[in-house]
Amino acid sequence: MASGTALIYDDEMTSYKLLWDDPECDIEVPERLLSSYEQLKHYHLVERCIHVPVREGTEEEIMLVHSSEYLEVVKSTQTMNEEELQRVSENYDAVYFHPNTYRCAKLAVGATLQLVDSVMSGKVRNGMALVRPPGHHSQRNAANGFCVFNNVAIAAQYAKRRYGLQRILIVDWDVHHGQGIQYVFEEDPSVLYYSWHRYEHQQFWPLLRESDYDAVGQGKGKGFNLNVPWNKVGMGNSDYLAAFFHVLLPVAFEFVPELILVSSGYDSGIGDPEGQMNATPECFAHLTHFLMQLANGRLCAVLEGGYHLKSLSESVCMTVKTLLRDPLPQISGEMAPCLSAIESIQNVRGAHKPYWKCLMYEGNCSSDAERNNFFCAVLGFILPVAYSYQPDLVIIVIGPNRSLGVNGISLLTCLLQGLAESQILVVIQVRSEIKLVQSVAKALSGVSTPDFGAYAPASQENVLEIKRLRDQLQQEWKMLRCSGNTHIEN
Ligand code: Q9C
Ligand code: ZN
Repeated sequence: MASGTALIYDDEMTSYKLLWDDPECDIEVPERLLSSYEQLKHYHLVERCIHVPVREGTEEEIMLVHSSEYLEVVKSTQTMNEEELQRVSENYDAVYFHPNTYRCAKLAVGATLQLVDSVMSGKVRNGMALVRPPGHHSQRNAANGFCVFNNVAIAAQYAKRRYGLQRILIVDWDVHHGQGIQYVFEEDPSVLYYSWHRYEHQQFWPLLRESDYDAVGQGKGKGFNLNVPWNKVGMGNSDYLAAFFHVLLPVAFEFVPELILVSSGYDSGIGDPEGQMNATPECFAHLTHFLMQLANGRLCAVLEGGYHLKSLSESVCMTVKTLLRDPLPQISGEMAPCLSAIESIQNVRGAHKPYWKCLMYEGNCSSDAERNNFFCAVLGFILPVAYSYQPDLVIIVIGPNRSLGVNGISLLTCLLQGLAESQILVVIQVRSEIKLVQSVAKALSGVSTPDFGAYAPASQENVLEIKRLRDQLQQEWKMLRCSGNTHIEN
């Protein structure tokens, strides 16, 4: 298995900026990249990464997502004067052009594809690309929300073509809805798109009906678009983790992606003027860590938004540090998702119940409830309780009469390493289980992430027992909450 983390950055992508007064756009500044890279240097993370050079994305690559007409429009801005630039910009929502925008947008695409190539060729295990302009709002025929070319959507199309991938997971943790990505893959079951976003019942930009939880995808793509709309500001670490435990992770483990692309915006972090959310930089370490357990660790994080320079750069560092497999920092604050978050989570789970076996058991009955019981127990119970408790030490004891297979134990070991600053002890009480010992040792050292092809299904009885336990204990262990069915105090 490949090791090493790629870092892709080129200061040429700081060579464009807003040239006139526009309060809508003045937060998207070159310093976003400069301060992120400075902070990475400060923590000596740059020297620990494998530097991969950027390149321009080709016209053919850009046209995997965009029309040639739109490409020509963007190209034409290279030679425009300020007045002309302003006029083109006005054709789009929350966009500005500069003579260098086209060049930087091509570099942003190329940087993203370089990252995909590095990971897919096995040169590195994972990596991050620091790019400007961002991409997730841009569409076939339109720039939108500071975005010109849809870097991550192009990367997914490219990875499908070039490497024949059949399942790609896009995780968009930017605080805005990446509607551009949703539009590209709405009918495509080979790309699972997950986004959480400030929504406030459609009162927040981009003010779209289709950002709500009931936009689940269309045609063959039904079930492969997951929107978690936040209807209040102030969402924090526990709300984000709850959305991972109860929505994204169960579905992602069932989907079994071959590659993960992260639309890695940090305007969902504390202090950001756009997001108004509360998640601390440490939270992004944990989100990254969970995703690293999927797709054999093949993860490409690509910068999107993030406008509070300090919060942005600290969160970028947390992401890269985690990709490098450093121990994770403790997560701060009381671990209890708020009512509004629980309501959103319950709504997405309900909307996706028909498409995902891991969500089906929530209904009264289902003969399919038997699958994915391992994930039901780990994601729906063990992790939420563990994160509610915030231990200083984790001890895993493996006895002789276990029902869990080697893969399951290894995955559990990997997932629990996010706790207690990765101080974890595994006690194996059985002799001569060389395979188990080897697999757990690999999990602990991060040499490989366990491969979870097939699991021995447990009984429906077990699933219902977990649900019962969750209902019974969620008063005390608040991270267990994922529905408003049971009464909730506080
Ligand atoms: N007053 C990204 O984060 N803001 N784009 C509209 C309404 C547009 C955000 C402001 C925000 C675009 C990549
Ligand atoms: Zn954003």
